[in-house]
Amino acid sequence: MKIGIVCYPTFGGSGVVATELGKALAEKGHKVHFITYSQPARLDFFSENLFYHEVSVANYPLFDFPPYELALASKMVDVVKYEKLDILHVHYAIPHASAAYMAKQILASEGIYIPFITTLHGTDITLVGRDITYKPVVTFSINQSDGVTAVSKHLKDDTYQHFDISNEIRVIPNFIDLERFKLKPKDHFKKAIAPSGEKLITHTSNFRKVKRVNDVVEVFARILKEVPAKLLMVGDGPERAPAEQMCRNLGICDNVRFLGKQDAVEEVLSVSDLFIMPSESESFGLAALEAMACQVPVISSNSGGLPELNINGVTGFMSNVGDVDDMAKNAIYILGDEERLKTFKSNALKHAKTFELSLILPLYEQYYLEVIERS
Ligand code: GMT
Repeated sequence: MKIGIVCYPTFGGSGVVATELGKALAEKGHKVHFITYSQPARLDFFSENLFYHEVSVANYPLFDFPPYELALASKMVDVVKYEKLDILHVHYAIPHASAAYMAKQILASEGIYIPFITTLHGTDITLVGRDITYKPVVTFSINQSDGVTAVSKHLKDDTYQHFDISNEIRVIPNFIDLERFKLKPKDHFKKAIAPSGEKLITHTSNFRKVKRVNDVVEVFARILKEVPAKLLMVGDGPERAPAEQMCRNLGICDNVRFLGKQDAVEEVLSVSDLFIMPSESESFGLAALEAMACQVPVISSNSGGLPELNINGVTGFMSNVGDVDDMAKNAIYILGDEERLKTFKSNALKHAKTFELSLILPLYEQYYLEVIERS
């Protein structure tokens, strides 16, 4: 197939899923055309089946807000027409689904038919899309999509609950490349960070409010009272400074390292004993799956799609959002016994394997064919 993929080319979960999906499809022989405003992170190599089309937004003094969506729709029209694409797959509804709808209409006026699939990732439904400034457009463009997928059953149900959706939504979960995300021998790194054999606890995110980064610090401070430990904070964003301040207030800075954005996050996960994800809302929790693949048990909230990933008492534990006491209690329980920790680690890997790329990729390929055939 000739597939056009539209996504945010950043480090965010939806961009990572879109890029890894495109790379895997290209490896299977499909021609994959990325249509984005800059080269997606992790797409910095040559492959005969991968193509990149940059959307550049012409500016003009009149525009307080350059019309990105129009530039994107125009680029989609161009790529579909001249590269003869079979299907467009847009990741994150805003504004990609409505831009795809516009491109489809323009192409139809020229006698060219192109179906498009919209994948809902999370905040496009749970946060931003629900805002009245976007809701009518999000609802319309989901209903006009030729196929719709959501990354968890919870996100699918949430979409039906909060939007007036007539379209069928297919659940296709996030996936993991176990070749990349696996336990790697990084003992020297572990020794440098935890010279006295302290337990290593990790959090990775974009440090936005929805991630409740301060809860990570609160949970860690409680763990530290019982278990010698170090906290590794990977990523960056607006909540980093408040979290750093909280560490200073609690007097735990010597035990916390803010590592910033890391390309090789699997190396940090390889030395970790526990992963903390206390999110307010999390449609799937790709970062937790990455941790599990590296044999790291997860302490998480029970929000959104997390119960579909983190099995309570098996791969980790879940608590109500904000219940830092319960999260700390569960973390101390897992870390408190070496045999128990080992069991949780191997359970985490075992469950992560059910989301292996090779199992999820055919679900997308099958769905593409279905949508093309019925359109
Ligand atoms: O987590 C983020 O804030 C980034 C966001 C995105 O859209 O880039 O991630 C969402 O999509 C990921 C991939 O499908 C999911 O694994 C994340 O759970 C989801 N984030 C939220 O729902 C907050």
